[in-house]
Amino acid sequence: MKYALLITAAALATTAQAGGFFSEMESNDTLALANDVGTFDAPGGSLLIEGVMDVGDVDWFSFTLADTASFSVFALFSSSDSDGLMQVVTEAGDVIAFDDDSGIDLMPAIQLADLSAGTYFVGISGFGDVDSSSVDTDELADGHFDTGEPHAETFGYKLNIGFTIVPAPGSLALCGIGGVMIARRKR
Ligand SMILES: [Ca+2]
Ligand SMILES: [Ca+2]
Ligand SMILES: [Ca+2]
Ligand SMILES: [Ca+2]
Repeated sequence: MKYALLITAAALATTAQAGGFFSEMESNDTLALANDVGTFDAPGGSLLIEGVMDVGDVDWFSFTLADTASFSVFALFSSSDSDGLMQVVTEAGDVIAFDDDSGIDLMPAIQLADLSAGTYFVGISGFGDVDSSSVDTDELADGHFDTGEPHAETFGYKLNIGFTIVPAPGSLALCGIGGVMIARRKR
């Protein structure tokens, strides 16, 4: 019981959760121009991103994890025959995940466990821009085929993103101490 109260105090003491709804803002076609959707701290949160895919378009979003997290994203497209793909990339430009069709119809979905604290990018583009080999080559989606032609996919999309963050035992203890100190100060 006492332990549970400490965790509650710790949760109240941490920064406000990012989350909710985000609408894409062009241009967001490179990692440097990525739309920042916020920082996620324990216990995590969820986020709905809404955007539009045009011919030759690629949309990049960045987020920051305050602690180790499990992460999931699945895409919903405005048309069941739309074919998009996604990548997840570290701040250093390492492509750590690619998916084409793991979701509904031709829609991509990615789940990653034990993502370290740090900043990451999620990119969405049209089929044919990059493929699964990009996890090895670190080729980033750029809206174009290798021939230089733009991809032809056009659709509206929603990205449903979820984070679950369990602080490491050390940081949880520190948060607990912070919560107790705040509680004492109020008396
Ligand atoms: Ca777009
Ligand atoms: Ca874009
Ligand atoms: Ca696909
Ligand atoms: Ca490409």
